[in-house]
Amino acid sequence: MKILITGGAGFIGSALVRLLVNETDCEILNLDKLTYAGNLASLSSINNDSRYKFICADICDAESVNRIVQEFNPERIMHLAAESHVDRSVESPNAFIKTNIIGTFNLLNAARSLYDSGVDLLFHHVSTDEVFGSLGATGLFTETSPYAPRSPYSASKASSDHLVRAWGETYGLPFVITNCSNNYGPYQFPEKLIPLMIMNVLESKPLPVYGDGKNIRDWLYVDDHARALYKVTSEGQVGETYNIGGNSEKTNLEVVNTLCDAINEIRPAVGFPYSELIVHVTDRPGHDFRYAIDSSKIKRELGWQPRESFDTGLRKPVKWYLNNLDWCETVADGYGQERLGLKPVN
Ligand code: NAD
Ligand code: TDX
Repeated sequence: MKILITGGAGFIGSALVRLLVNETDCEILNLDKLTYAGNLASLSSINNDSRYKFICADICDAESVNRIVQEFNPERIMHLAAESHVDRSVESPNAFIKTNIIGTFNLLNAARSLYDSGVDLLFHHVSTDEVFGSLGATGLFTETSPYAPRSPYSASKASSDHLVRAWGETYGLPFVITNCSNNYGPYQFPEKLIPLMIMNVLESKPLPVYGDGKNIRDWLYVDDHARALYKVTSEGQVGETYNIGGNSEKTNLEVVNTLCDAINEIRPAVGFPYSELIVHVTDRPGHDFRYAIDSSKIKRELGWQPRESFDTGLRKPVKWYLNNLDWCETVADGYGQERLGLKPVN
């Protein structure tokens, strides 16, 4: 199968590319702009494989996107390229509107042209549970939960989901959409909660927990997400949505304390426990309280199951970051783990 992957140099995209190159016979073209979040160092293990190629391009450039899609002639487009960090979307929504909405629109148009020329194409949009908004103490997001995004990031991803469905209904473009919960694992840019906390512990910096730390996320190991994406792309029903989650709800404070314990097992704290680095800081504006996914549909219909639990999975990135500090230094490129997203910049 020939698959065009967008955003393949990012956290989830690179896990997907590594999986497809190592464990399938798919031919991959990775289209990525290499923003601050995209790094070819994350793909060094498969870079020389003859079934893998990389092209640096911006999905906001309609002409390039159209040319690349026509030339590669894929059977699948797995669209992951996006601006992905909620705090940055509070500060600078512009890039989110451009990449996540206009970029998806460009890709859909290119896909539609190829499909109309007779190519048997499926467009797979990789989306987030955040499009469904914020849950209270109980309940789960299902595939029929109403859309209720609350941040510039989630609103831009909801917009792109709507565009994909519209291109399916109006122009007949075959599509699938997946909405996934919070991922964790190696190669995640250290702005996100788990790698940020690991890096801060290692540098004895404060661990900034937003508000009271009781907000809840449903954590999924990134390779389990990548396997789910491949299942959906190869076996999913056209026009369907699949929710993907880890069934691992944790408060942010639980996550940070568990990380402190896991790091302590490998690199014992000296003087005082790592958890004493925790500080409660001003909350994120519009902070969604709880996300939790009902993933029974993908389990029932496609036989997907996560292989990692939070307890087994969390030790993997901890070990990985400790052994790959050079990757963090390379990708950080000016980002010093500072607080993002308290006020709009543009
Ligand atoms: P990421 O920020 O790590 O990577 C995004 C990638 O997209 C980077 O390689 C970047 O260079 C590329 N990119 C950004 N703008 C581009 C543009 N204009 N043109 C081409 N490439 C561009 O993101 P991630 O965490 O790997 O997320 C991947 C996808 O999965 C996103 O669509 C995100 O919304 C979705 N998602 C993420 C999570 C999560 O927990 N991280 C959960 C559910 C869904
Ligand atoms: O320093 C921090 N302190 C803190 O308390 C950071 C960076 C985060 N948090 C909190 C905010 C959230 O409740 O931790 C939780 C997780 O935060 P993020 O890692 O920023 O993830 P989140 O906002 O939940 O969004 C993530 O999951 C869904 C991804 O970034 C999205 O791309 C994905 O769609």
